[in-house]
Amino acid sequence: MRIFSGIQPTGRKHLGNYIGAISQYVAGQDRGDGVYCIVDLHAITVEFDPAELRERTYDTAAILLAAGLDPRRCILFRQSDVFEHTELAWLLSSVTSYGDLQRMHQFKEKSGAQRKLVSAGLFFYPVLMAADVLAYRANEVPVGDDQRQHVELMRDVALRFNAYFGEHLVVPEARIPAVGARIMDLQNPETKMSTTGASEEGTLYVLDEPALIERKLKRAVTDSGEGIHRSPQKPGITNLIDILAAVRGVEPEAIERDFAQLRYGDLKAALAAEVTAYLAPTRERYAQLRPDVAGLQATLADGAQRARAIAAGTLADVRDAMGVGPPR
Ligand code: AQP
Repeated sequence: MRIFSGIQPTGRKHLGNYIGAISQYVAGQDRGDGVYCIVDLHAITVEFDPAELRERTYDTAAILLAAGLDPRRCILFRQSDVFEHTELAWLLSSVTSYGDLQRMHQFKEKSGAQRKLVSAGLFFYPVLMAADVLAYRANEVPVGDDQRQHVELMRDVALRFNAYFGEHLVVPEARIPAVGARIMDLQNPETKMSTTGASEEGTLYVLDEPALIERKLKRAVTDSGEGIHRSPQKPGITNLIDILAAVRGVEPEAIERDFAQLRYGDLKAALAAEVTAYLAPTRERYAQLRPDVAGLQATLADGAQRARAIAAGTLADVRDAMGVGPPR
């Protein structure tokens, strides 16, 4: 079984990314054949700094390796090193519905947040994402809940391609964690924790120092009234329960039972200790790995070579099935 997922290059990966995506990537290495990609070509669809893009790619590679990705057991590479993604995106655009792209929530949210320019790339983003996954004929795509709609779109693209041109593509399934699929901002628990759209105080970064984690959790917005249980009227407490459940690897009901007789402050204290312990090994290994840029570059280059060996085969099949280029 092949697993594929992509993650944007930033040094500021947060707890939502960690629980929703990164921890699933690490677990995926034991379940199948994992292919993980740092999607620098996606990062250029919003305002970005060219001098920083490469650095942030190394940051992300170091975070993923520190979290437990093992290049001997998976493929880790940078999207722009495998040219097949962009050509495949163009070919797949011919079987992507313009109306579907117009309905993408992420485009609506991110386009509204752009101050200088809403790029055509931001609109086209889901087609490139479809190409990323379909190039590897992946069965499973581990993502957080916010990516559900994009995975639905890539399934439609694969199904339409197969219907028009023959069964060449695998229709992938989203793998969304049962707990922690949508970690919310600690200051504004109606909004998802996010790199660009959330508050600094409300976002727990993977590389935050323990004292900062404790401070942010202490100041997390809670709800009026008492009682540690989940409810739509208590989004702050619901989020804290979900975070602790994800970190402990248990159901949220178990947290409700454990804290039934306790107060909000007890929940926050437990969270501060357990989130710190959960993230500490990654933060410590990151500090060792990040300075070795040549090593990170070599890992990404080797990953790209192995990734290309797979993607090139799919692209050749797609070109042939579509009548593009000379016959094989
Ligand atoms: N709050 C979240 N809870 C659970 N999972 C989340 N993910 C993102 N936010 C949460 C998942 O993290 C993976 C990597 O995301 P990305 O770095 O490619 O960017 P994104 O999905 O656009 O997430 P961000 O961090 O919120 O960035 P911005 O602010 O740029 O939108 C994905 O699998 C995502 O589902």
